[in-house]
Amino acid sequence: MQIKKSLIAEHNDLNCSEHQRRFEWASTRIANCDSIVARVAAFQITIPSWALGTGGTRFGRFAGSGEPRTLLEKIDDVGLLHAINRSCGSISLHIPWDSVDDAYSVRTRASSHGLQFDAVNSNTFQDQPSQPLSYKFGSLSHVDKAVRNQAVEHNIETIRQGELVGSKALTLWLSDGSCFPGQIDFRRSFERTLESMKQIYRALPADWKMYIEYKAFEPNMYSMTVGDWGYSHMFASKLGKQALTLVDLGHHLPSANIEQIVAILMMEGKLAGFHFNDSKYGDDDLTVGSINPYQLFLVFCELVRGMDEQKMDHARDLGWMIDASHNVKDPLEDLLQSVEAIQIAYTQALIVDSQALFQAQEASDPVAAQEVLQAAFRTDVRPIVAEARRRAGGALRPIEFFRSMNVRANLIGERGSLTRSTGL
Ligand code: AFD
Ligand code: MN
Ligand code: MN
Repeated sequence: MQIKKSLIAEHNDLNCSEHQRRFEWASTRIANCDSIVARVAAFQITIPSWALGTGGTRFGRFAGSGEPRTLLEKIDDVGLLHAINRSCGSISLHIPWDSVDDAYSVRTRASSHGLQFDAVNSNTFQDQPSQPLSYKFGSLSHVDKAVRNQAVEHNIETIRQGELVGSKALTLWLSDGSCFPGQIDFRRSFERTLESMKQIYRALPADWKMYIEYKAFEPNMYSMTVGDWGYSHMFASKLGKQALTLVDLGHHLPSANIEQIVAILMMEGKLAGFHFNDSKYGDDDLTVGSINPYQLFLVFCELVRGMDEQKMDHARDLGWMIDASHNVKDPLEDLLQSVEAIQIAYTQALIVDSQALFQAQEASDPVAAQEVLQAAFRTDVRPIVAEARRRAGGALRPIEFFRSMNVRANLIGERGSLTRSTGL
């Protein structure tokens, strides 16, 4: 299914007067409104290939219909999102779920939608049918060198596939760890992991980055080898400049202060970027902003201040990706909501009066600091985000547009109702 520009224009015309009123109201209250609109329009969020189908849980999966069956169809789905909101300009592949067999068609299809390829993800948390040795007891940390070598080789192959499509980063998420006390030797396991990572790092092209993602629990329930930002940061520091820590919002223990973690990693120049999602209990992978939008806003406040202090390009210098997928929503609608939630938090962080916040901090005045932060957080910036979309050629109201176009019904017509997205 292709989204014609004329249909977006029609939708925008219908919603124009209401939007204009709301935008004018917002723009009179927000300083530098035009430059903020431009920044929001430039900010692109990567869609992971595995979020385009229903995620499911270990208890079951209630598959949606018309899910993408191939990598090319996954690219088409991201193309649809990008056509609607002009903010999903890249896709992140997971190898071997998204093996790039025909790089030319993959690249051509992506560029027909104006898409690029963000970080490639390796997968050593599952055994593949063709694979001789099992990852049941670990991959890069395994006691058996042959298993470690197999996992290293897979990562190098993942880099190679990423090069075929123009990716510039490898994301390493390890499920290695243990389920029971005494099962592994923590120190040996760390050292073996570092050794394996060094081999992968050596294979990294000079203009690539290696993102090391951490996770506190699951699938291993007693210890995870890369269990928090501290382990990830140690690996990244020992590896070198191209290795950085990736923060997934759902991968912390309850109540962790993620914004503080972000601030310090940025200060050290060691933050790779983000996997956005939301959660109430653990790694719930729910729609961004659906549970705790204030935390997301506070994270963005640190990101914006950290990037500005280091004169970084907001849109390009860090990796921005959604990592969410679950059982109950249409995945494409879910992603439209997640993107909007990220844009709202980013916009709110941009309008924080940082001068006043700095003064409050210097005066040890927590009351004034809270006033400054909450003045931004409680501002309805949705008209600014909608205006950014409109100026970039997207739809003023993405979900309404998606529904009025019957996108899902069209996809079911093209692909059938019993499709299942690969990898999930
Ligand atoms: C995991 C991690 C990681 C991984 C993904 C795969 O967040 O980013 O690649 O899910 O489904 O929980
Ligand atoms: Mn993740
Ligand atoms: Mn996760």
